[in-house]
Amino acid sequence: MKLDELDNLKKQALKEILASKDGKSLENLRVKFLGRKGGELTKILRTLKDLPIVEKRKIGPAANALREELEQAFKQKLKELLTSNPQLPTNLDITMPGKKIAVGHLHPLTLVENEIREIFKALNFSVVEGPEAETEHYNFDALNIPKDHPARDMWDTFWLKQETRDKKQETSKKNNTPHVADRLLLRTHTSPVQVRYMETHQPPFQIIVPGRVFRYEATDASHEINFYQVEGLMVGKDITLANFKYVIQEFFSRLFKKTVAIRLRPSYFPFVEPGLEVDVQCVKCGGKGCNVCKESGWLEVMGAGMVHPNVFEAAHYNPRDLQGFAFGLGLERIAMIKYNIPDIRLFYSGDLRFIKQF
Ligand code: YSA
Repeated sequence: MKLDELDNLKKQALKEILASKDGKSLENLRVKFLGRKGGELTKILRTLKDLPIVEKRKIGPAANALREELEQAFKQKLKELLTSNPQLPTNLDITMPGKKIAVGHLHPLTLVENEIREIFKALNFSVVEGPEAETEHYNFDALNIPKDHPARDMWDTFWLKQETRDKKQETSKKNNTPHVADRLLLRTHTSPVQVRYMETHQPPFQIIVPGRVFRYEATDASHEINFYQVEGLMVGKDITLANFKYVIQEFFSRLFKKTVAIRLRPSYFPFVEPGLEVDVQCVKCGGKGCNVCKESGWLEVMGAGMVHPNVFEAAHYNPRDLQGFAFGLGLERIAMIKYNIPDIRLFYSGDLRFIKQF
């Protein structure tokens, strides 16, 4: 008797499924036959447990097979309805929150670099770039760091392979281009772009040079072998350290979004005279002393100074006519201060848990 019932149910259900015209009526049918509460087939399946074992063995598999058959029929019909009318509303609930699509975003170093670019552009600086593979001439000699000068030890260098250099030497001889015959290296700082820019431009001007630099150093929490610097150079008549102090104070106040005190300390870089080290008052503790500033109240942020006459001469400028200031900051160090990041290696770890926070 139950088997007949199943057979009738099957015929009726398949007929109605076939005849259904839209997603909504199809969904109603699904509820009518397979709905968890009160579906026709569900009701039969629920009574199975009360049947004698012999009947149960007969009807159980048949009822389950019918359920699968009907589910297939519903799926098939829905597919047909959707292909004939893709906009068909099925059991779509438009009030459900949508699936969140993960969008990419900028790396924290790019964010800080962009911010620095914008601040300097607003201060009327132009943004300039230079090559990462550099010649010994621009990276050292033209910056008043002659061969065998002990100051070269300040920049541990990745030298490029001899073959590359020999090939370049050939082309440079052929093309009669100066300096290319020099040894090649991965630039250890962005300062070589100072000379490159001065060779092709006349003052007055003010530029910044963001870029990647390389040092053959052991890595630790504040040192990488590959990092970024932003160079600055302003050249004209009557440029003084007072101009530098104003520009740099303005820059840091805009970057950290509050007025920050800066401190200039005497230092040595061969391409400036006098040379300076610039500290900003610790942005975390405001100068009281904390773990970020190692209790000193100050953070060392850049090297700077007044352009050395020998550097002007290397760029074929007359040092008697001009003055300029220059500076170079480490981008990672600034980003570490701004976002309170404890270890420089996190920037290059590729760890999405870190990157996703920005
Ligand atoms: C100085 C005077 C100027 O007139 C112009 C530029 C300069 C800066 C000079 N060219 C220079 O490279 N100085 S530096 O070796 O002290 O580096 C500058 C900054 O780069 C440092 O203050 C630091 O923030 C960062 N830096 C240096 N070595 C690093 C590093 N950041 C990450 N990893 C390293 N290994």
